Amino acid sequence: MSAQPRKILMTCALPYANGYIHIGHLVEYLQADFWNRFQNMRGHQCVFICADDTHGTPIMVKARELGITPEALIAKSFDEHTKDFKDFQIEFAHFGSTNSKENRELCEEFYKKMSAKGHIAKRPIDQLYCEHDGMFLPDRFVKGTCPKCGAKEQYGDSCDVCGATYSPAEMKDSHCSLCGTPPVKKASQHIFFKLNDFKNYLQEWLPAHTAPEVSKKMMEWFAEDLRDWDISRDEPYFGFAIPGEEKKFFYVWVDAPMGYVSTTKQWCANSDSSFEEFWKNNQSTEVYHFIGKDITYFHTLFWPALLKAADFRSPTQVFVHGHLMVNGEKMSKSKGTFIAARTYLNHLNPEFLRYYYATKLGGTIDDIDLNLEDFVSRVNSDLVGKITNLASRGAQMLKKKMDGVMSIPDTQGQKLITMAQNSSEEIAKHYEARDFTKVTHEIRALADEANRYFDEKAPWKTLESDPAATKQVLTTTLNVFRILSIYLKPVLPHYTAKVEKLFGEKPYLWSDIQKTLSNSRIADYEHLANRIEPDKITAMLEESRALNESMMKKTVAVKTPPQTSEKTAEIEFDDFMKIDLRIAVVIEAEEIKEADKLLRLKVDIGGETRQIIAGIKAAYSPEKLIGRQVLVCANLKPRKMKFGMSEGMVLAAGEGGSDLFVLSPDSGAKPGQRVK
Ligand code: NOT
Ligand code: ZN
Repeated sequence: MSAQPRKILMTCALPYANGYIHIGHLVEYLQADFWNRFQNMRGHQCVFICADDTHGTPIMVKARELGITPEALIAKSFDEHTKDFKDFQIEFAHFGSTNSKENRELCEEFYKKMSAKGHIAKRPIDQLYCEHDGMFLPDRFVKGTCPKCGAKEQYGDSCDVCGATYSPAEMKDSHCSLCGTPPVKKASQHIFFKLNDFKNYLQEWLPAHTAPEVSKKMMEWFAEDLRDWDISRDEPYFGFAIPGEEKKFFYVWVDAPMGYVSTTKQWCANSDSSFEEFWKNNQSTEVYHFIGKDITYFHTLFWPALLKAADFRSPTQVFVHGHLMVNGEKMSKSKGTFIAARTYLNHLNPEFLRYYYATKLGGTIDDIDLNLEDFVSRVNSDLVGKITNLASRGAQMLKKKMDGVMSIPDTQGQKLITMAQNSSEEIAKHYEARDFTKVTHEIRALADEANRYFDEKAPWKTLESDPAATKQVLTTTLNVFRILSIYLKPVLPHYTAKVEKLFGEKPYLWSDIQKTLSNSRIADYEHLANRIEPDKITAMLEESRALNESMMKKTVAVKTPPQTSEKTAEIEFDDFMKIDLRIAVVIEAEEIKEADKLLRLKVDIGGETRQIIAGIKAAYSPEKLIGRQVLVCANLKPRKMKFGMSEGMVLAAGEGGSDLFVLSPDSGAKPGQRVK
């Protein structure tokens, strides 16, 4: 261990405030948490910060859909995210938000520096604009037919079917994903960061600050000049206004990395530390970003260039990891493998996932696979069967069958203990390299040795005949177990806290590995980990599937306010007679794929056919309505809706969403009859 404690600042990618934390995110937060805890146990000052990423179009649109302000949406996500992290035992020094005063000030400061140094360019560009929604459409908000393979309803930037990438303008029948209107081209002035000014700097920076496999990939960009980066967005946009500009906002990817710096600033203010020491000076501190490979471009090109432009230090290293697969495939909402952190917690112990991810994470950019069968067997056979078994067998015998006081190890036992202690620098090296696969591998190998020793000595046989020798065996076994749980503490902090209690010791530091316990009294044995019952997995997947389904419907329900106890003003009889209610029969019904809640109906109101667009998709599948008689308001002024004309209104009761009941007449009524 180095003599001088290091000062380390580390970050994870900031989770978007428009969604929940899921097991894919956890691949990153958990490995970072292991690393942070390891560094602190080694006596270093490691500061782990993160924040919610709160700006941009998706957040604005989601809030609009829910009928709440973006501020209300991000407050809700903040509560949920911080609770999920806490329950997964992820411990940040500070968790902030990009929607903060500090972050706004930093964006302005960076922008002023960039402008003053001539790294900003301005020019008009054409973009797709939805006249119905009154906004420019980011690529992801345009849908249409893939220009390569012809698959329908693909996003504006890439095709899920054939994998082609393109610009939305190349797509056939492109339309706004929110309302279905074909977008128009509209020009507006944009502000660009001249990334190419930093080409030479970045070419040198990359290999020194990323793993070879990462910098090699990124170097491909340097074959040509680096393109200007568009850092502005037009209103309406939820974000920070660009100083000196009218109705222009910083693109979310400008203020997101800035969140690393502003959150550090908040932490420093709360803990009386020097912000300059972390972000200005790179002599005495280290800065690390943990990120997924999909956002490498932002973190290894734009970000170091922005920092350079604003005279800030750059990160020491950017640690890039792969994505999560479940059972060898991408996470899937319909298979239930797109699992929310909360759903997992409703069924399983968070430390099981922590342990399993540790066995899988090797510090490279390879994807990792959560194979659910393997997960159960790893936890049951390794964590419970191998490691925990040492404690449960050793401690229970010492406590229940003897006086609960350890003695000293026998010679063979002492060798085993020394061997376990001597692995400490090897294991520390693997932790440092984020090679948690090797960390857990070493720990399991030591547990195997200890189990072999225990079985060979068979203390249950000598309990009566040779209590002193028996005690020595138990003392050895417990000592090895204690060392293994110190090794595991960064991965299993709550588990190890129970071990500290068992041995009546203070919170373990890495240096505690070198101690051997003798003649000490142990506390009552508390269960450390139970086996996973496979039916827990089935139940979790089931809940996950149901959750994803209900979320699709919820968006619909929230939009319709409850109507039950509403009192309305009285009307005259003549007013009532103005409403032309008719019996109609549904002759065609189809869902509008692009809309969450709409069905397109054709109804016959007695010789005349009308198209009605009805918000009842969550409550009725189209085939349930075909042939059914319904009540229709027939003299409602036709309305041009996003998916065509709606020429009437089908009457229904209920709160909205799946809680909707279409009204029908008793049998005998005829289409076209007036309802009075
Ligand atoms: N919210 C983003 C994402 O991909 C990550 C932002 C990380 C912060 O989930 N920024 N930078 N650079
Ligand atoms: Zn639109």
